[in-house]
Amino acid sequence: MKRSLLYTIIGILAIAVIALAVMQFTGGGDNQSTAPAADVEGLGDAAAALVAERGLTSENVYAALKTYMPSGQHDPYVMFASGGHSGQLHVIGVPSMRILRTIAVFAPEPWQGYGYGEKSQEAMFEEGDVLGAGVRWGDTHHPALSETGGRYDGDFIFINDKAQARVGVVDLRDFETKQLVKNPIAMNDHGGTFVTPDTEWVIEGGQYAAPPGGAYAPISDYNDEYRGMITFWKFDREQGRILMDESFAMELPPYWQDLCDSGKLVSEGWIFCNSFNTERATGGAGSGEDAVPFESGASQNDMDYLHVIDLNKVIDVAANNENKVNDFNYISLETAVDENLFYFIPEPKSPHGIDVAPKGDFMVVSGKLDPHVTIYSFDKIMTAIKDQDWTPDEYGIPVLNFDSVMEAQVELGLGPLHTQFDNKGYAYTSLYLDSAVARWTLGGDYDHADEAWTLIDKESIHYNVGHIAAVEGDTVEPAGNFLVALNKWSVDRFNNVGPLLPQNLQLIDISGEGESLQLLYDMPMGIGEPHYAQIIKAERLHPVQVYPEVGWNPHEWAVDENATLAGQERIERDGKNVEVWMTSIRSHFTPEHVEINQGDHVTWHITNIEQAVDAVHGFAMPAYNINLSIEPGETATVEFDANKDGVFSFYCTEFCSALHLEMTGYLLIKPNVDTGK
Ligand code: CUK
Ligand code: CUA
Repeated sequence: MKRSLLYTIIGILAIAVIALAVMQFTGGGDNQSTAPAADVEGLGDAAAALVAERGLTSENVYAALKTYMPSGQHDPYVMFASGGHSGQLHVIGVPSMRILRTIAVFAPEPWQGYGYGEKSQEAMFEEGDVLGAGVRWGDTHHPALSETGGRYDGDFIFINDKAQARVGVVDLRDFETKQLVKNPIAMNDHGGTFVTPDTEWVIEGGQYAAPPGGAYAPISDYNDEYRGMITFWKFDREQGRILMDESFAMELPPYWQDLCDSGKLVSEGWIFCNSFNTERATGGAGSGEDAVPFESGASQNDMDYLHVIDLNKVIDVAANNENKVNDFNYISLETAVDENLFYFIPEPKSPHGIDVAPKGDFMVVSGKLDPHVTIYSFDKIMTAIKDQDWTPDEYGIPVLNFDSVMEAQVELGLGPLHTQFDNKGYAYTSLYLDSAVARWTLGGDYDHADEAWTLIDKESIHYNVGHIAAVEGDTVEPAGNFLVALNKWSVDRFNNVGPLLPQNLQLIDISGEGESLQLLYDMPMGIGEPHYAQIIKAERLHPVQVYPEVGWNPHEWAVDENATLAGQERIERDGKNVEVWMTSIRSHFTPEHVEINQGDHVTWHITNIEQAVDAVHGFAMPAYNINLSIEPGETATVEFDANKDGVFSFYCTEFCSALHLEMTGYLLIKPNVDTGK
């Protein structure tokens, strides 16, 4: 790492600063300094002693200065990292790498009162149920921030659940999940979520081919009955919801579609999705002597297929499409082929990542088993399509001539996976097997086109990097200062916490030119496996701190019809139905006693009438699995059958004031003597 010049400069600057301070203290400068020189010198000595005592290198000191965030100062960037099989989404400040929030998406999370009885949430979870089962976990892979004009706009974030083919919609006005949709065609997904440059569509690509719509077919019918898919979710920005009725899916051959990306600028209107297992291996390890495991069966071909999808044509065809599966608009493979909705490009070799360069002009594919990244030119792809420079495959899909559309191949190292971009004309590719991040140059119109398609630097990481995320790295205008490597193995990096180790997120400085990549910081992530992440400039985010009005329903983003102000608290009974309107404010609930009978049906509204920032009240009820977090201004509702008699103390779970322990009350459920209980 050629940082030595930079350190020399930093050293000279530091000496100059101290000299200036001394000059000012001794009256040698024009400006009046408020910092006495003795402090500066004292600080210098203490810092020097600390550096010596801890044996820090100048690289360490540089890294510390680059990442340290003084108390009360905010990070300039915010990373949204998938939480893997925690089912959630993590929000992390960059460069300090402090966890700011976990957004619960697919899994209930008690501390944020998510999934423990609140009615709007229960309804939302039910929308995401899978074949009638209340699945309460997910495997999140690819968060996608909403975009306007190809730039993150800070309004929404979407994330997929690979395990169940679901998509979650999070509103960044309050960082809360508002919608879960279950894909009616597929059992699992992977190549999503990603958005079109103005977020009209949220795209979810498939993974393991299966009979569409959850049907059954024996594995021996794989070629005829199993299919891949890609789903186009129509997003309504006003409502902040995916519109099921205007969404649709397209059938694809039974290859295993993997990651996808959206075209932008020149390539806007095109979708790129790669695939593996074009061998159509059906596995079967353990089921007989001839069975070939997927691991080798799906890795035979030198080339798999990049899917190049004509989005505008697909939208037109979908608008007049009659075919439905599970009541969902579904373009059959036959129609897709007849209408020329997509093309294939050969891509080496069991590819994983496909990433579109900031100007939309190049598509970068990494073959997991090929030491190169392969770069395709959008121009050349369009020319090949125009000239019909293709051979149809056995499904009739045009396969473009590889040599006609390939722009370059750059040898980077072993196990290339994912690529990101900066503002200096460099691309960055993660190398899983090498445990490294490679920096290389783009050609075309980018800054380093004079040395185009050249490996420039490789930074070792620890260990086995999956995705990498650069600041605004998926947009038309990446920032180019920081990159985070999301590593799969941490092995020896942290204190031993037993055999299940944290993931390791490593922050890398990419601000310099040439061979200047430097590792800055290790962040253990002990709450799920982040796959992908996106990093946004913090200034683009404008969440509320207190809901706009007292009695706010965060799901409807409007005042709740059961909003309860101070003085409006009451309990009403209509036969066996009991309804409670309660308020919470430091440090009491009103009413504090709720007396009902066993067998009553209870609907209970609680309004946090606080308007102070951070004045959250919890509501925990034993035995009934009720646990709420009610943010300032919010109205929450729970509904339950009072089938267990007894005395139940409900209480506030947030230490909200000196008298927080007194913030409690009794639910008294009289036994129903008629039933003999
Ligand atoms: S994947 Cu996990 S390292 Cu789901 Cu995008 Cu590549
Ligand atoms: Cu409210 Cu503790």
